[in-house]
Amino acid sequence: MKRIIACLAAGTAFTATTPALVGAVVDDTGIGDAVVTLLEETTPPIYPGQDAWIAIPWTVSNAEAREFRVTSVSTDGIEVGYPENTATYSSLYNDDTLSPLEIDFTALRIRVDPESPAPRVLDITVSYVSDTGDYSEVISLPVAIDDSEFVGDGIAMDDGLLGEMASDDVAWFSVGLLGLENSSHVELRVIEPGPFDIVYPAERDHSRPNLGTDVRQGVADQAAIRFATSGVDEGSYSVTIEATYYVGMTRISTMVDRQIMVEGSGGSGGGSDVLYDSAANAGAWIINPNGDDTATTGQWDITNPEETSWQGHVTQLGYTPSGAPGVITTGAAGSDTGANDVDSGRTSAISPSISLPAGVPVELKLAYYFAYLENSSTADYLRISVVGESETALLLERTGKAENKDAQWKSKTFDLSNFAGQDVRILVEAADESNGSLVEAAVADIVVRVTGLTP
Ligand SMILES: [Ca+2]
Ligand SMILES: [Ca+2]
Ligand SMILES: [Ca+2]
Repeated sequence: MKRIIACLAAGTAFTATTPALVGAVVDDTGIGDAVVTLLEETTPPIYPGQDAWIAIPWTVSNAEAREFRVTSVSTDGIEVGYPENTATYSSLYNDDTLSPLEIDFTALRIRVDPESPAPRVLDITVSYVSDTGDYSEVISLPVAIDDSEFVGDGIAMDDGLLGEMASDDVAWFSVGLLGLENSSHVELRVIEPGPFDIVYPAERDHSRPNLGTDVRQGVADQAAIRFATSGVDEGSYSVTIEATYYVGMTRISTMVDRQIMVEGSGGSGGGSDVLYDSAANAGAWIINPNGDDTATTGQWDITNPEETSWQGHVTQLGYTPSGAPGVITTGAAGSDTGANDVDSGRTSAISPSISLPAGVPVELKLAYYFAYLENSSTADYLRISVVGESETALLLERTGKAENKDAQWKSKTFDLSNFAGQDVRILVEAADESNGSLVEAAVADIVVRVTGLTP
């Protein structure tokens, strides 16, 4: 019911001053009987084709009108709905009795067919019980049509340069928003895309703000949109972005022109659906990033590994699934099986920083194994975590056991959407703790990419 009050505040001419009793007098027969009066001559302004809740104000004189109900008479070109709690009629806002001097409201959801001929008139039936009997009457309420352009300033959008990309490229750009009023159902679309192909997150036909579809007053947010180029000439291009939303019951559209710089094919490289691929970019990992590792051998190594085994058990595989360098607990085989396995504690390594665009689903896919011999225990482990700006999430943990576990590549995919909009790193840790054990671990073919896109 809050929404109906908001509707009145936003829309109608109804004021808190003593109202003149205008409109239809429903029933004025009988001395001492209830005289019900509709306090508006028309509906609030309605945008054709859109659902709108309208509040209809009523008053009564002389006597109470009890069991007060409003239903609509079937009207061409106007669809009518009722509040969920009553479903087939509209009751008063306060309770179901209208008392003398009280002003109360009934709510209807109406939708006007844009093709229907003017004037549109909503025929409603009001019924109530008074001291002298049951009353029912049809009242005609003209529907006021708002055919003005949707303009407003509930949301401000950043302007200027949106980003840079190459002639054949894919880039995610974030459009900054600021709530000037409490706005709901916020949707962004590129309505003048220029030479760019546009895709929105999660296969929707629009982009939503990162924090949700409501943008509160004073809150800054952003919405991600994917731009793709294919043989686009160098230069500066303008795109028009429209935000549509509601302030109260009023639908508003705000538009802004943003610029995108397209550079040559050797340009910035921009963004991509693939945000990180260890096969293409194996470097820039940092071993022992916090300087507190305790392992004395088997430290992580970015390399193509050599195979090791013990009595037929493969403890380190001599390849990665893609053939690109992996993150290996020392890739060189060494003089014997136990020469370059993890010993005496923990070894850690962390990936380069990966920027995840805001408001889009992101996944991490990788291959890994954790191998050990029967001198292992649950104290030994492999852990893979994602380190965000404010929290670290453990994605995978494998612990040892008193048995022989051969190295065998396995593939895993993780959802990183909770870290959208952040710069993250992938942390890998392996340890031979407690008694000395033969422990080897590997992580390879690490790909972070945006998912859920229309091709
Ligand atoms: Ca090793
Ligand atoms: Ca060991
Ligand atoms: Ca151990």
